[in-house]
Amino acid sequence: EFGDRRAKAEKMFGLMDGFLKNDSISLQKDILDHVEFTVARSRFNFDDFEAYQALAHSVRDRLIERWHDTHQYFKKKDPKRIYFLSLEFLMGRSLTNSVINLGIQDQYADALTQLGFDFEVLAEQEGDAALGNGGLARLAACQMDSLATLDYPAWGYGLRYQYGLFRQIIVDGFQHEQPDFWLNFGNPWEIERVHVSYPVKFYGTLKEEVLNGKKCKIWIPGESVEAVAYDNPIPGYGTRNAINLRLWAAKPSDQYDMESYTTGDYINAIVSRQKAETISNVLYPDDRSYQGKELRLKQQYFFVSASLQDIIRRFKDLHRNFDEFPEKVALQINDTHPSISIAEVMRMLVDEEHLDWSKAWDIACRIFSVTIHAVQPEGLEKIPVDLLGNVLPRHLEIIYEINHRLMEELKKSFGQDYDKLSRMSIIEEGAVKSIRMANLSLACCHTVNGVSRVHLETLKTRVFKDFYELWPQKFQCKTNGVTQRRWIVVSNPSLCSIISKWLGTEAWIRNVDLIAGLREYAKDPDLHTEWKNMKRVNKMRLAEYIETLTSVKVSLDAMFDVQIKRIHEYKRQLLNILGIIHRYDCIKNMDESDKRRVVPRVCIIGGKAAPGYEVAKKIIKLCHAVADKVNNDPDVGDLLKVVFIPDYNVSVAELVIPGSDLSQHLSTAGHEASGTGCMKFLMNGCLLLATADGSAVEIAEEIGAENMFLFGAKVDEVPALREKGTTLKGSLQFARVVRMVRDGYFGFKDYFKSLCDNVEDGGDFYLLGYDFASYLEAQAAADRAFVDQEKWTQMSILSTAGSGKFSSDRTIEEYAEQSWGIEPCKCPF
Ligand code: 73E
Repeated sequence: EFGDRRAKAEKMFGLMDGFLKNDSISLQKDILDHVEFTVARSRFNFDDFEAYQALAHSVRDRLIERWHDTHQYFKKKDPKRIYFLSLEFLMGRSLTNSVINLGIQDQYADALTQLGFDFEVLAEQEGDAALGNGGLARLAACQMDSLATLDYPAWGYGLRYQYGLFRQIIVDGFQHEQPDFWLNFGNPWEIERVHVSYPVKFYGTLKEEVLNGKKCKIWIPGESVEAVAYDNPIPGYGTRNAINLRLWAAKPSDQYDMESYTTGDYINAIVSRQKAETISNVLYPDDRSYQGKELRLKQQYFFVSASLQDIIRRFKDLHRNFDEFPEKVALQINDTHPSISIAEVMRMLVDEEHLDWSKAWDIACRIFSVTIHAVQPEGLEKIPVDLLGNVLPRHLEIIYEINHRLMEELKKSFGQDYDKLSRMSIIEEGAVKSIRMANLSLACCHTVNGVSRVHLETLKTRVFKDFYELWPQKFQCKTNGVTQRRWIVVSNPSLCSIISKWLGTEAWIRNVDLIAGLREYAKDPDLHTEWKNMKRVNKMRLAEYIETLTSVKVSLDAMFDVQIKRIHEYKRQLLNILGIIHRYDCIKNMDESDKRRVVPRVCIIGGKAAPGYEVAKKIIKLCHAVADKVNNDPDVGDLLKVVFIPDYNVSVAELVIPGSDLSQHLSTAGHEASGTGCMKFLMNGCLLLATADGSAVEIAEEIGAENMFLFGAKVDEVPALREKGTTLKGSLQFARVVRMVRDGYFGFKDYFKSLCDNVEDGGDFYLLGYDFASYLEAQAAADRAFVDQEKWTQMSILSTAGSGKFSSDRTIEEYAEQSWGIEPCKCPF
């Protein structure tokens, strides 16, 4: 009856009742069906969490529907695809973002009200997917949203860690870490693909053989682990397209240690099989420090190998000739973490597809592009040669061959300049002979991207100076951006309505340039009233959250001043705390009439310290010690409150950012490659107090430096200031606040001693002393501006209006055109 596949599909489609319906009644029915058949609870008795699960599954059905259609369409059109490889993705929650992007938020809200539930309450039930450390990982998540929204034929590939970034709990002001077993209660947003799996091989030996008269190396691996796909649909906004984020989990392979089974060691065979799973167990919680760990290398290779097998299989479904590969495939490597993929592509093309080396290399050079996020040469990843040779012997050999050819080429340009050759070599000689993963990427990639203009400049003139001189055309600037869908539409619905109302359109949600239209109304009193109300409601929500978590009551009239990001010396949370101590000290020394002129502040700090990073942990403790003193001092009252928000993550950011007045970005100039938190604050109309570092420089260009509070040494002044070293003491004010900490004014004198030493006798590498006076001036300017609420509101509106450039939509369009050579492929409705 169904000789024709299409007829069969159409009959089935008819039986399914066509597409899923999105009216309120159909949604209610679907939710209840999921309560009964997915969650297996009675429809007469289920709690908020079960309601969330059912709701999430009904949303997931709608995502899957679009995702199928999108992939069918991509398959039919066979456009060039971009494959985005990243070891980290910080997705946060999915529910609200999904229903907004699907365009059925109102219908769902209505359906839930009818069932006696509240959408927002259920959304709070969802835990964060925290498969990343910070900016780099959240950037990857924002870029996936833009890729889907702009209809690009894209795939994301990464690792499905069992444990995401640790949870931070604070005990007596000290950070403790707890594992984040985020899959405990199930994950409705992923689809397990038991049939999509690939073996990934490790260890073993190399053997020489003659194949078709040619000598070649055969890798005989010693271990095989299975990579199983988990697919996460990513819906675009205002389009039917939904793309895929495919994350790999490690499972024991059937071939894993077969020997033990046959020798009868049944129990040990099973125990050793389980070891395979450790590869995707846990996310490394360290950003920017590399320890050359075997597990980390195995994670990198594991996800890269599985992804490349998947990509090549998809290519081979439709093509026979690898000459076409660069026309169909672009591979983006997110920092150097996935750069072992370069050696893996060479291995697959040469050893498995039997291409000539030079042909294979030509293909590799045409498909790869890389984005570097590090600023310092020390931040670049290196893998000890012994380690790589043991885990991936064939890859080490391939890297040596790549390096040999690179050196031959360099000699043609630089002759016998051995210093230069050794700096550019992929192999670093030294106490521990290592592979420089960045140099491997630079040798191969056709494009090397920096994440802000200042950052690209640093790459060109310092970090990769030699490479820039040789291949200037490879270096490109792709200033980071964030998605306005999550950072305005999802997290600040009142601001979203205000923008749409004043612009007379919702089109800015897809075309954020339109947001500049707000400039025209920056002085309009009606807009000011709406804007201030919006801010106050968001502050109220944040104040409630603060009180629940920390029992500190804060005044809504105070300026909410926020610094939330990973704790790092270079990000200078310590400068912020010392500034708070200065403010406290001033208030303590005021008489009542002076106090009336003080602008009340709530200083909010949040962020995680890497578990082994002692200095960062001390900074967290100092923050709590200062908070204890200040918040309990009756002389101070509402004039100053200090709050540390524990367990900072994406969903906390969604709550905190809309409720802030001022945000701080204090990195020592030249240390923050870009910074993306500042862009989220900017979109939400929070004023920025920042150093001229990373993207802040470009923000100042967009909104006007007069609409933010810039301070501190400039990027090109920093090296000379450091040269001056210890002869450069901070101001008297600086000495005074450091002395207060040293003298035990906040307790824990011995514990904080090293923090004080670092910024005084220790050379003050991050220039806190030098920048302190200028920091206090910027803070005073912020106070003055806040007193004039009309002026402040105008600056706030101009911040949002000037945030258009910092949308990840712009960044992704630049990548598509300048690096990847891909075109949109829009699935018809
Ligand atoms: O300046 C940020 C930048 O905004 C930079 O520090 C960060 O990437 C952001 C997005 O471009 C970053 N993360 C890492 N390196 N740079 C990193 C390194 C190792 C592991 C995890 C993250």
